[in-house]
Amino acid sequence: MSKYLGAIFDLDGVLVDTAKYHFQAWKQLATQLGIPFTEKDNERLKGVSRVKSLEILLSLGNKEYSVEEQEQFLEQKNQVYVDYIKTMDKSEILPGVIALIQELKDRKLKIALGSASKNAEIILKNTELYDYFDVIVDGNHVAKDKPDPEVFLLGAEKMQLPAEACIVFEDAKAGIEAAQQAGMLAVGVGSSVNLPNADMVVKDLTEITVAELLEFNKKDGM
Ligand code: B16
Ligand code: MG
Repeated sequence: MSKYLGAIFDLDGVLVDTAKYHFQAWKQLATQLGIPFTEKDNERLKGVSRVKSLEILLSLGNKEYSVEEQEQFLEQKNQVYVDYIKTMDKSEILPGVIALIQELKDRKLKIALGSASKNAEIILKNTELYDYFDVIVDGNHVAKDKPDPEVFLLGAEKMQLPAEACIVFEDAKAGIEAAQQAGMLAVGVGSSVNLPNADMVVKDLTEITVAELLEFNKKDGM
């Protein structure tokens, strides 16, 4: 039997590509505030919370805003984002996701979500991924943002598994750091240039061979 007994999936960038909707929603706010905001800037928002994302966006401009104004910006951005994700369906699930989750389930691993998003449930329901998950941990359940390991440690706890029995799938640098800090196997989804601290990196989930994954040993000293 493999030493890995649970898999924790990040949402945005691993299961679905919601980054494009986050970008559209932030871009609309940035334009309204006269702040230059490019797709490259948007990379810095991946995997970080909504509040932290606004902080980064406002740091690209040169004006200070009151707490009330910032709260209103967060609400406005989220409304635009939610309007986008309401239209999502299972056609937006990224390649390899269902086959990988199904194979892990067949091999009796527990499946968890570990996302920073407070909108995770609606996305999982609209894409019909919801029922695959034994445990859901999202931005509504944690106090600390990735790279803090809280989201993944809580996932392991809810699956009733030790951290070292868990594999994390993540597309963001902060998420890989969180997985490493949690002592889990950190699989990076994307480019190894952006995710140098991952134990292994795949372009997308179609590249993963489950038998090899379950035999994989974590890098020493991480
Ligand atoms: P929300 P993940 C993250 O999702 C996104 O990558 C990040 O861009 C976003 O700011 C964050 O969720 C919060 O999302 O505004 O919906 O609460 O990658 O951790 O699944
Ligand atoms: Mg992500």
